[in-house]
Amino acid sequence: MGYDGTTRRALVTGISGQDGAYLSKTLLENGYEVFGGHRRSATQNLWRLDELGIADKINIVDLELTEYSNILNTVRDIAPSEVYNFSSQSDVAVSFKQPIFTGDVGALGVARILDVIRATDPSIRFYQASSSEMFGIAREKPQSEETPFHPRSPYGVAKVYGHLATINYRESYDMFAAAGIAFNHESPLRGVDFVTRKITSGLAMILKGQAKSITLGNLDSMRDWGHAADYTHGMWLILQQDTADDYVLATGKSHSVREFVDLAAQAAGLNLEWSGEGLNECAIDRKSGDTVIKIDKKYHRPAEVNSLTGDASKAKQKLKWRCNYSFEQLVSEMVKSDIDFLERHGRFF
Ligand code: F7E
Repeated sequence: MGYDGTTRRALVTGISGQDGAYLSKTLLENGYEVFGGHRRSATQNLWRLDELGIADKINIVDLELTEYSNILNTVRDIAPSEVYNFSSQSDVAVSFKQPIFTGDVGALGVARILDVIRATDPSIRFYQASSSEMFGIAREKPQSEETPFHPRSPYGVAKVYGHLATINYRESYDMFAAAGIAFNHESPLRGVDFVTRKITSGLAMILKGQAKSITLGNLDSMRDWGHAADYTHGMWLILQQDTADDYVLATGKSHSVREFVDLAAQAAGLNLEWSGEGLNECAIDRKSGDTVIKIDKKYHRPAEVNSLTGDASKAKQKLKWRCNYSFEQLVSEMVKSDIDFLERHGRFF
């Protein structure tokens, strides 16, 4: 059973992540039966599905992208009409420490899924979560589907392989294999190690007296930050088109990490004053005089992507895709949500 125009059965790999949760919500609202691929571990980490109130509506399946036979049997058993691949080691900093594993899942994992689809049912529609990290030292600004890739991390390198493999299977086997080149997308469900949520969860802990300060790395880094709920809607639209293609998903506006900190601090009721430079830079709260932001070299990466800004004209025109959230709304939602999260759970996980 493949894509017959009526069957709506989706397999979402990486169900425990931010995008897996938001996309599943969209799929359920559109009448899909959702199967969520999850890496087997001692503790199931599905709190994001609970936060969205959809945990009991998703069929969780053990799925390991380093195991071809596991993917083959899963796709055969479920017979999905659409597969969304969100599974990866998605932390760029960690990818420098675990380059082989990052490549095994993030690059070869994509090839394994594509080849399973080719061998079982080439009519299954496939979405690959490609990333703006592929642009790295970007040759032009803003970056579009035509911008050459120059990745700066093992994560970015793996994503280039996954992206090109998706295009190659589409061209070689006439498969509906499509990719969204998503720029940074955040939300209250973002992992706490990514800079935005590290900041918003850190501020919530400071307000609650659970932490004194937040220690960061490169404050000058510029990112095009959007809301994950907008982006996962775009990902779904990509698989609903008549033909498979690749699309940049981005807001077109970029901000520095420092700007994110300032705005988030304001939303948390703090007014920051910056001083110093480089590793000695810090920010104090004008009211309390406490140091709220510190810098540590250990959060700097061996190679950095200094600035990214996306051009999503193609997605806007062809998919009629729009961002509902502004940057300011995103930051304030994350801060409010983290204060509430800490009230409810007493800690972040
Ligand atoms: O870093 C700087 C850091 O880890 C953003 C992933 O979802 O988006 C994400 O990749 C920037 C970098 O995200 C800290 O050096 C400063 O320049 O939040 P991030 P990322 O590396 O941009 C892309 C699109 C993906 O596909 C990835 O999977 O912030 N930064 N200080 C810091 N970053 C972190 N994590 N922690 C810091 O303390």
